[in-house]
Amino acid sequence: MDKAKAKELARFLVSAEVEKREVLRITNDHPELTVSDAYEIQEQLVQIKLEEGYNIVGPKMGLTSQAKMKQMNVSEPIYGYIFDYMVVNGQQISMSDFIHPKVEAEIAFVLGKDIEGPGITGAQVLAATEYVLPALELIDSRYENFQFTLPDVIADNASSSKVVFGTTIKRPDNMELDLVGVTLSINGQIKDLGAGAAVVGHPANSVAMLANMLARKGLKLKAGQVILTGGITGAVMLSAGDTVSAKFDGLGTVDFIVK
Ligand code: 0L1
Ligand code: MG
Repeated sequence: MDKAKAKELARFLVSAEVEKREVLRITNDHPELTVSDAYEIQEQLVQIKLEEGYNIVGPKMGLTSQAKMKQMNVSEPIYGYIFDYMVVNGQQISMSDFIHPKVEAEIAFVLGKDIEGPGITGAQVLAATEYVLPALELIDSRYENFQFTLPDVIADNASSSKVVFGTTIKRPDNMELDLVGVTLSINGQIKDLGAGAAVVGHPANSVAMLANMLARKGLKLKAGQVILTGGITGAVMLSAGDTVSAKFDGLGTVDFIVK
């Protein structure tokens, strides 16, 4: 795909995000779009955000559960980027900041050392990890009815919108992150639950896969980045007035209210 076209499509998706306006899938007009084209559009989207003065907090993995991979008919997750303006300060979000948000519970990793693929394993990730923390990711596809093909969602920065981080941080050494149980409740009712193993077998495997995927582009994971590993629970639709609470075994609770 030529760079000018990739930039034009990236601008289209950025304006949909900024204006909180759902748009038609870009593959409607460009059915030939490949996964590789989609990552080029995503790169242009990242570039636009950087030029606007925003900073990358870290990359994120998406489509890491068996259910989501099956639904999208893929064998590999996808990645996108979380920027500083996406991090929620405090415990309130406003529906007016979104098109049609969904929430999912995740474990985030903060690296103490850079990791460069290919060939990275989950064990190497754990050895390089400074700490892990719980998070609630708010995804908000820019596409009509939250419906997309794989290239669409990759180009749309993997539906990234906002993230609420918890305050409990733990070194992963003495934790079995695949066995960490999580419940996701809305207005006091459990809407979904799962264990860390829902994320490609172990959240550290997700970081390893990410390092190996980035290596294809000559990129690496950097110390200090906060990396979202993928949903342990399914993504649950939000409405104004919702009180959202996720309990992570050994990692505390993450809460917020939707205004
Ligand atoms: O963070 C995620 O898992 C989102 C990946 C994109 C698919 C979706 O929007 O559900
Ligand atoms: Mg996610």
